[in-house]
Amino acid sequence: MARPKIALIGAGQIGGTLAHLAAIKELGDVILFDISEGTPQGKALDIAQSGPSEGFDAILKGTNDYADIAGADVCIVTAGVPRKPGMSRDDLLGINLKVMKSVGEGIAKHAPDAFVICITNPLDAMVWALQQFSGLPAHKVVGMAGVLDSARFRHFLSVEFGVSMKDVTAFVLGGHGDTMVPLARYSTVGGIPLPDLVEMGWTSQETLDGIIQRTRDGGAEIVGLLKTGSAFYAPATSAIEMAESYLKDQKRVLPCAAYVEGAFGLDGLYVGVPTVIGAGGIEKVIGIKLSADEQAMFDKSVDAVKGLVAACKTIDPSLV
Ligand code: A3D
Repeated sequence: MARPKIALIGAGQIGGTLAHLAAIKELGDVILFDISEGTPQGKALDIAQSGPSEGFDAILKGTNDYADIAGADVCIVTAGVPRKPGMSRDDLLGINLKVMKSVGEGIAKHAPDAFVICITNPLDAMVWALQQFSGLPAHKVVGMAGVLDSARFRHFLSVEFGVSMKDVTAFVLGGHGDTMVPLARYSTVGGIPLPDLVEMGWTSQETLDGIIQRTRDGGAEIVGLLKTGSAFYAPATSAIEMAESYLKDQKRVLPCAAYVEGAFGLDGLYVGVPTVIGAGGIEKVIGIKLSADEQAMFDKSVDAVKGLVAACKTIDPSLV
């Protein structure tokens, strides 16, 4: 059987890391596409030359021609601009919306059967626009944010509790922005929910609140340190986790920006929710019960996403 084909649209910091990870994990052959001439070709060659040491079998090719993504099984989109210190994700909307138009058209023409994972910010609005521009079915177009946000939450929790990250689960809902909703009640250490750990005296409510805020600000913390761009290692591993679940039909339960119609009282919006990813794409959106407080936080986050979607429609009236 031929190897799967993975097309990476955008060969910048995240795109290059995605290519390296996909090759090391032997998920398939990799096409790196970018408008910048030389960048995808150079990165593809560099990563291919790590193959003998790493011992992977994968063909890597860099290109500036959309025709090379033909027949891709998975497309991961990072094309666009990242933020710099002082910028919010929302400041990227105008410029990245134009990028989503060209990317959506390229995917529709050359890889209409692909499972598409969008990473470009502002995430929830960009994945919505990408689905509109590409015309692909909504269950085949999804945004990566929740896996990263919950990985950040898990990392901070494992440090606080001094336990393995493997035994920490975390749950983050809502849009990928300042209003994201890390849910303590559904996050656990060794299966014990966080509020119980506070009651047991293993940590304080104040410390937990601090970790939740640090999770919300996780992207900005790294932008502030790097100064020239945003996080790329953890965003890439998060998207690879989603791609692998699709390619291997693992049916992982992962928080993603999925198109939600019906669940959570939504009537057609991309926002971060728990999903099942398998060979069918987004096979299920898991509608969980929220407390009044959690619902209020989720509604606030949904309103922020709706505001960004409305801004996209104002900029490009072809979007409906
Ligand atoms: P960067 O290293 O600048 O790479 C972006 C690449 O996109 C560059 O190589 C550009 O040449 C290329 N590009 C620009 N326009 C086009 C186009 N029209 N077609 C094809 N390629 C194009 O950025 P990065 O890799 O660090 O980040 C990429 C995106 O991911 C940004 O929008 C970030 O804000 C976003 N991001 C999202 C998360 C989430 O959790 C959702 C996390 C981190 C970064």
